[in-house]
Amino acid sequence: DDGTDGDTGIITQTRNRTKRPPLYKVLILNDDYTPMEFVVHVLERFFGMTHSQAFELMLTVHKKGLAVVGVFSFEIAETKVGQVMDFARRHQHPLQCTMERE
Ligand code: TYC
Repeated sequence: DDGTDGDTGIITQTRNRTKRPPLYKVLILNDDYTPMEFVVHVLERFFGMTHSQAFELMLTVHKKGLAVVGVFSFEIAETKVGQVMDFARRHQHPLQCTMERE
């Protein structure tokens, strides 16, 4: 639809823009107490990484303080953050996982 009215020729639609849903980065934060192997396990379990991908990303977080582990729709990002925070709490580790709009 080009927005031009059939009878009058008056333009009734100024734009024809496709709006994509916003995306959210999920981040994992470093701390001094969570065991390295636990973080690797979290990355494998909730983010579908191979052991070597997970180990590499864990080391990045350990050295740099944080890293993006994935980019998702709001609903998926929220679910991942909840799963990680719940799993860490159940194992009594202080691991933090957050999300931010891209
Ligand atoms: N810094 C932790 C340690 O030395 C390991 C760690 C890595 C913790 C990544 C959290 O997101 C994290 N045991």
